[in-house]
Amino acid sequence: MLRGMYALVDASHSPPRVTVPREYNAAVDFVDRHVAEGRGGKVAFLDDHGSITYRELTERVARAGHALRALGAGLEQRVALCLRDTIDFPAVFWGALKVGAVPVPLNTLLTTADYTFLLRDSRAVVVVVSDELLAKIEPAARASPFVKHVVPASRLGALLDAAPRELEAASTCADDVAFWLYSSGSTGTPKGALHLHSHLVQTAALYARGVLGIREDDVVYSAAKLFFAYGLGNAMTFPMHVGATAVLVAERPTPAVVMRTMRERQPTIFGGVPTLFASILADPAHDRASGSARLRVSTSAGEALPAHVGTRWRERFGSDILDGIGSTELLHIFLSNRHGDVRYGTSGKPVPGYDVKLVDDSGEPTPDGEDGALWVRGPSACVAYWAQRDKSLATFHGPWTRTGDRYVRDEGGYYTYAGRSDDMLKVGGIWVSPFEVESALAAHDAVLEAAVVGHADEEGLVKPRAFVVLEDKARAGDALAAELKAFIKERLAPYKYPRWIVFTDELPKTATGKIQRYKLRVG
Ligand code: 3UK
Repeated sequence: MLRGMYALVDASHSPPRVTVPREYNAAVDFVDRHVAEGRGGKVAFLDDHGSITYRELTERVARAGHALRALGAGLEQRVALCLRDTIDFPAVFWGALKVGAVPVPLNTLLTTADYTFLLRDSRAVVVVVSDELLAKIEPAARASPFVKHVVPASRLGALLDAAPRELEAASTCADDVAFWLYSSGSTGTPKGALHLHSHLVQTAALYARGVLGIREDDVVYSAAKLFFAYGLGNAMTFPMHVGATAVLVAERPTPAVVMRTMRERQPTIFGGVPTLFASILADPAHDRASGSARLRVSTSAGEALPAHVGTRWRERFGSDILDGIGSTELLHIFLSNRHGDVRYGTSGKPVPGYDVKLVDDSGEPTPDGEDGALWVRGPSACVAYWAQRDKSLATFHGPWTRTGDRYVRDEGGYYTYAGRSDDMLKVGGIWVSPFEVESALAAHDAVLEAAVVGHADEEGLVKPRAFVVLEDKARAGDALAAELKAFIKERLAPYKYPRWIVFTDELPKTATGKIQRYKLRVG
C-alpha cells in the first residue's frame, strides 16, 4: 500500500524525472521509506548527544506526530519550531508534517519582538523550543492568542515516550501546503513562504542528486542551520532522500567549531556560506589535514562566493566549493556550479529542471554581457506569501518568481551575480533589511536619522555600514559609535548590527525626502 505513496525519481535523465503521486505525504517518502527499503539500521543523524538510525527516527517521528496532535496541532495548523540543530528537529518537523500539521521552522537568532510577530502571523498552535531559547519565546507565545502549548525540548523525551510508536500518515496530497519558511522583507516584516509536500523531493532530485551528486554513503555536514532553507536541504531533506547520514551541531558555526566537527565526523559533503569559508581560510592552520580527509565537495550559498575564496579553498582543502544561488521562495539552489565545471566568481548555470531568464524593466530579455533582473521558474517555487497579497503579486508571476537579483550571463552561459535590485543586504548569508537597522538606530536619543548600506570588508563580503546624523554633532566619536553598535545588538538579532558607523552632517535625499542609499554605497 505504501509503494504508491513514494515519489518516483529517475536520475538517469537530465533533468531527473520526478513523478509525485497525487496522494502523497512527504514524511512517508522521506522517513518511512528507508525502513521499507531495508535501511532501518543505518544512522540517519548524529548530533552533539548521540545518534539515531532510520528505524529509530521513524518511530520518533510517529510518536512526535501523535504528541503534537494530542496537544492540539490539527490538520493544516502550524507548529512553530524554534530549535537548535539536534535530532529533535527532524523528529518534530516530520512528526508535524506526517499528521498534516504544518511545521514552521524559525530563525533561532531573533528577538522576542520578532517572535511575537512570527507566532501571531503564523497562528502557530504549538511551539517547540530549545530550552536555551525559552526565555525569548515565552513572552512572545503569551502575546499570541493562538498558541496553546509551548514545549521545551527537554520535555519532548517524556512526551514522545508516552505516545504510540506507530502512526498512519494524514492523507495529504502533493499540492497540500507542507511547511512554511519565513524570509525577511525589505521593510523588516518577514514573509511566510508556503511550500508544498512535493517541493522537498523536487529539490532533492534536481539539485541534490542532479547537481551535487549526493549518495547513500555520504556523510553531510551543514554549517548553515536547519531553520534556513539552505540548511534544511543540506542536512535534512537531501541526506534523507538518499538514505545518507547527516551531522548536526547545535553551536554557532565558528571556524573552530566547524573545523572540530570536520575532524571528528569526517564529512564527505560540507555546506557553508562565503563568510565562513573566508574566516576558516584566514587561519593558515586550517587545511585538509586538520579537517576531513574524506571531504569530496562543499557547497556555498546565501551570497556570492568571491573567486579568491574558492581558489584558496581548493588549494588548501583539495576539493571544490560549488557556489549556487537559491532562495527561500524556490526552497533550494536553482543556479549552480557543478562538478568538473567550476567557474569561481560565478553562480554557474541553471540547475536542470529550472529555467532562468534575465530581463530588462519592460520584461524583454537582456543580451549576454548585460545585466538584467533574474527570474526563475521551477517545480519547488512556493505558492505565495502567507497573508501578504501585495508582496505575493510583486514576486510571483504565473510560474515565474522574481528573485530581486541582478545577473549577467556570458556567451558560455555562465551567470555572474551583479547585485540586488532592492536595498536588502545579505550578511553572512542571512538577510538584513537596512530599513529595520535604520529604524532601530533612530530610536537612540543621540540619533536624528540614519541610513544603512552594504560595504565590502577586506574579503570582498558585504556587511552593514551606517551613516548617522546626530542631534548634537559634538557627540560624534568612537565612544558613541561603540554605544550605537551595542544598542543595535541589544534590540535586533545581533548579526544585523552595523560593523562601521560614519557620522555625517546630512543624508543624500530625493526631492520627496527619500534617502538615496545608492549614493552612500560608493566609497
Ligand atoms: C542571495 C546569492 C549570490 C540572492 C538560499 C541556498 O540564500 C538563500 O535563501 P534566502 O531567501 O536568500 C535568497 C537571496 O540570497 N543569494 C543566495 N545565494 C547566492 N547571491 N550568489 C549566491 N550563491 O540575493 C538570493 O535572492 O535567504 C540559498 C539554498 C536555499 C536558500 N534559501
